[in-house]
Amino acid sequence: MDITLYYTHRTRALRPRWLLEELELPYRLHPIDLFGGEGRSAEYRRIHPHGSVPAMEIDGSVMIESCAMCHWLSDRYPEKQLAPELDSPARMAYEQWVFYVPGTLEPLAFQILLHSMLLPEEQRVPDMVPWATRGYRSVLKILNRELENRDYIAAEQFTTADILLGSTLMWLPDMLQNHPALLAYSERLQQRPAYQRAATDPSPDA
Ligand SMILES: N[C@@H](CCC(=O)N[C@@H](CS)C(=O)NCC(=O)O)C(=O)O
Repeated sequence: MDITLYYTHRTRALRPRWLLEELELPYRLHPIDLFGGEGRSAEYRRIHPHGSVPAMEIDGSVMIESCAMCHWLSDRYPEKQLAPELDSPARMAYEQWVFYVPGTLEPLAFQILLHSMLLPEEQRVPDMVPWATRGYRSVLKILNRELENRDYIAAEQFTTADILLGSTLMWLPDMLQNHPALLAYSERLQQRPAYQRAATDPSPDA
């Protein structure tokens, strides 16, 4: 499989890069200077219609949506055991937690980030921050309870659901402080060699 990952450091592109490292697949990183405006270029819009990262080109076909790439690639390589088999008892929990991330967790975390730091100041709606923080805290409480008695979210062992959940929890590390199980979970995930390889800044001047 020939894989190119259109990548900007410190974005959602970490998710598929981390997965590719866990799968030990060869791939090329194609850097996109998102913060310098390359996402708006006509050339990149031919790859990703929104001009966002990540995008992944696999044998000439392009896929967008970080969670979809991770979900699909994990099933494509069942021997790596990053996704429980469809008829295994852990598969329901796996699907639930994979979709929980973009459906429930990420929108709240993203609203906090948007209205406290990402948007230009004049576009921020300050009331969004306490509202989203309340929601995010209640989600963290539920996740903390889930992880009190197990090391990984969806199965006995590490799965792609942990990549999606862990990478998103890392957006707001300070909010994990009152949630010891989540703090330990995040630290456990960051110890993984594949995570550490994926988290390195590939730019030559890094
Ligand atoms: N749901 C998409 C979201 C992609 C996304 O919004 N990526 C951000 C970086 S984390 C981005 O490219 N933002 C700039 C833009 O969309 O113009 C995914 O998970 O791939």
